[in-house]
Amino acid sequence: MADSAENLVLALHEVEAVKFGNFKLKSGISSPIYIDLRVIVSYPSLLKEVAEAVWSAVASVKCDVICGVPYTALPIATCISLQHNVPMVMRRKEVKEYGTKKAIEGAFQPGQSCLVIEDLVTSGASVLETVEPLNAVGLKVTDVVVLIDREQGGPQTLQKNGLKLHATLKLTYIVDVLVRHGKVAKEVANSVGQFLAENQTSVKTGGLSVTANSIPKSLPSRRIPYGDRAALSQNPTGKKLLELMQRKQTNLSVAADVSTAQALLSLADSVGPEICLLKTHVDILPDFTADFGAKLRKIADKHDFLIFEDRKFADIGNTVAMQYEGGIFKIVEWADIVNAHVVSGPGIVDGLKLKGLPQGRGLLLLAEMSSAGSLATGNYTAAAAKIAADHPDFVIGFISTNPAAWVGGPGNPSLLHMTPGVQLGGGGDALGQQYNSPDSVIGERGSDVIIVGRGIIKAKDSAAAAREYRKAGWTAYEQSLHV
Ligand code: S5P
Repeated sequence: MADSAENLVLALHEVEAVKFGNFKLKSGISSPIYIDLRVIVSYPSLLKEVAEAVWSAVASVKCDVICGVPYTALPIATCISLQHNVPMVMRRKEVKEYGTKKAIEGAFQPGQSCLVIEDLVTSGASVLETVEPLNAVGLKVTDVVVLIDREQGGPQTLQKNGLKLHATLKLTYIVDVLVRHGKVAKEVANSVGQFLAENQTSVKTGGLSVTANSIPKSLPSRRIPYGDRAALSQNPTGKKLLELMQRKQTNLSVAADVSTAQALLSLADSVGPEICLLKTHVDILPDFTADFGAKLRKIADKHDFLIFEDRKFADIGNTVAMQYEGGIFKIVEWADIVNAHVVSGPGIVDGLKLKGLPQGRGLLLLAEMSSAGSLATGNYTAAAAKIAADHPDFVIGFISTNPAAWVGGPGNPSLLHMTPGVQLGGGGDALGQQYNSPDSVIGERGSDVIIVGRGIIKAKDSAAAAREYRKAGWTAYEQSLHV
């Protein structure tokens, strides 16, 4: 077995599935090692060898069906299925028609056990993303097998979520073998060791994790604690917000749609202790001055919340880059988060990213809207989800109204869902706004943040109203952890 593991490592190195050098990862971090297992489909005998090694790593695990995490692990799972006559299910990654297409394809019975197969685990985020829709259709997942564990915190994050990770090969073992066989210099091995030590994704939060199988089917999906999700985020602002929500125990954002900058600053100071995020529309403020951003940031620092300018960019990439940075508002200088429609296509994200990412800012995409007759549905919503998935370094989540109804549910746990149109009494306004309660938004619709405007700012005592909404939002969140 040891020999065959060594041979496998050498074969993976030979086809350059494992490479050494200086590689810039998607997250912007430089890594001395790069692993890309997609190439193994070009070497049938190696693919078979990989599949056999992966299957042996879970010899003691019983399962009814197997599911490969798309895409790279799909051929590995197929190979195992053929060799060992074990049925497979497939997770649909592109969700073309929301609400109609199935997230999990294949024949299975709710209650059956499913082994998840992955090629490479770093943080565990893609595994969790696949486990969620499997659970949602009633399949039980307790075990995950991976070809290579990068040893950067994945097993710990999965364990917190009730999943046992079985690793066929660990990264440090791979490096050891290659050093022993003279394929890699000792210094390179040392730099890989140092990289691993400095790039752990797992955090201790003390948050509650629930096991994958404990959610009744009528509920949106298993909820992972905000604090655990912080470790999965690839964007500094996304990470910061999730950590802040966990630490401060609030998922409330106030929409500060008041009529002057003066009133906004005073509202920020009074609701500040209750919120994770203050949402602004600076273009409605007649008394906006150049020092507004600095003043608001000071209040945000004092009360520990982030700032979200609800600019709803919608133009081509080149124009939005100028709108984000320039004009009288200079939004990029003071807003942690902005949002954008995706009507103009993915170039809008590239344009905003150009200005925002160097400052560590984050972007939300408008995937759904709260107003009656909104056109942001179906394929449009799916396109927003796809664009977000393509930009994990900058897009931190969505404005959405019912992520639980998306195929596969709210999706990647590193992305946040924020929902406007929230009032305790429900109802709507005369101009098409539709309200849901905090309980429904967090508990049933699977969102993460409630955005409340008039429910708080029009209340006699805004600070007291904010406390009430905060409590309602957090209680709904806590309940959804326990179901
Ligand atoms: O779909 C949306 C998206 C947004 S960002 N529907 C919304 O209402 N919003 C914003 O949320 C809107 O611009 C406003 O600032 C806030 C809702 O305010 P409320 O007073 O109706 O709670």
